[in-house]
Amino acid sequence: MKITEAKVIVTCPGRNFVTLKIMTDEGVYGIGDGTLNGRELAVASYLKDHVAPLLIGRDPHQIEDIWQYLAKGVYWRRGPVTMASIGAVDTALWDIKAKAAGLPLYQLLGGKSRAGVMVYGHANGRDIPETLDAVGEYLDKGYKAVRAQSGVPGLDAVYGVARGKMFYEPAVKGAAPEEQIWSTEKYLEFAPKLFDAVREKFGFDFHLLHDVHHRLTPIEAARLGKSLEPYRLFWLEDPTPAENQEALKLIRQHTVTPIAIGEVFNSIHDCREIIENQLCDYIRTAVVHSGGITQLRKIAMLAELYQVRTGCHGATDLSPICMGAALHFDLWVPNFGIQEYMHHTEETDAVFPHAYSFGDGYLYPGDTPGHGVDFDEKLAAKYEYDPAYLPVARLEDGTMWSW
Ligand code: CS2
Ligand code: MG
Repeated sequence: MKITEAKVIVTCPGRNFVTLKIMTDEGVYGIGDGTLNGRELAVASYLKDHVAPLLIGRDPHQIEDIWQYLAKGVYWRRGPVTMASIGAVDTALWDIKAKAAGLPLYQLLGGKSRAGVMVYGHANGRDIPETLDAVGEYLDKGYKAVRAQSGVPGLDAVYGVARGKMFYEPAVKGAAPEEQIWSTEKYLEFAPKLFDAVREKFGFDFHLLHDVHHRLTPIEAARLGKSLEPYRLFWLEDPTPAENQEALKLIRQHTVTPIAIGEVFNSIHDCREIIENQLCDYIRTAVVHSGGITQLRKIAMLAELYQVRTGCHGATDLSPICMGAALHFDLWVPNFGIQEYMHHTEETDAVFPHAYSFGDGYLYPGDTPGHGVDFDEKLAAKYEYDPAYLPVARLEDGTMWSW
């Protein structure tokens, strides 16, 4: 089999997505997600100008060799744009291999390790009563795990809190990022009250998660983890910026609240020391941002040695292709923890028809050969790229802050 064409399509059915479609001389094609929120066009150019021409004529079955060729051969290793591009290629190649074999992708990875993939939904509200309503709605829908985020008294907007309750889009449309004001003091004062109210109302018979979005210093994160211990979180995510990995040691010394990290990582080297030193409990790298299934499974295998489990990033800014591929990975990976699931809009789902489905708190990837997600190119062509960015955060005195 030979690769004959590699097309890069940027489409905006509600939000921007970068899709790679690889065609072969045998008529089988594969698709991969290359979306990098707020930097979509950089990945599209990287793929179009520098990667697609290198793929033509290659055997798509040689996934490992193509991965090594793109990751090592580039000289400028790692980085989100490079790795998202490689992720798109890798996902499309696994799709082709599985379709050619007539098997769902999870069968090629080693088969099912579980019946379904436990997911968590996002319960958001402007205040505690609204957040409690949202938690209730998720529990009513059968979710076994819910992430709770709430507006903070005294702050106008808080990242991670949706404008609508059941749907949340992290980026805001416009030519420049929205600026939001952040106060660590107000947040730390408020957070335990939120979780106290959630457990008080709904009890302990479901998993509760929370995302800090890298906003705290190590000692503040330690204080938060300690103050949330009575509410027994499944995880506390990104308590502190991911570059300072030593910070997690300090947090660990103070709290037994489990830590999840890794949605901004793009290489096994970003994960290695944290995993080997057992500084996190869940590793969150996504299929697209970690260079596809090929590297993600190496990260997972390393993590398995240290009883660190997976919890792949699954926000709406990863396309349904990434979600489909992640679900096959999740169904197989022995040290699976949980999968983030924010469902996409109807417009997005129409462009990416998919075999995965939700039932009773679990997602099921389906048994369609490949990763089970397709791409309606005609429909995609109707939605032009529309600039949108993640908001930025400043402290009350105007100082730029992490997110
Ligand atoms: C969040 C995301 O889903 C999450 O855990 O952290 O909103 C994340 O910030 C965005 O996907 C970044 O593009
Ligand atoms: Mg997050």
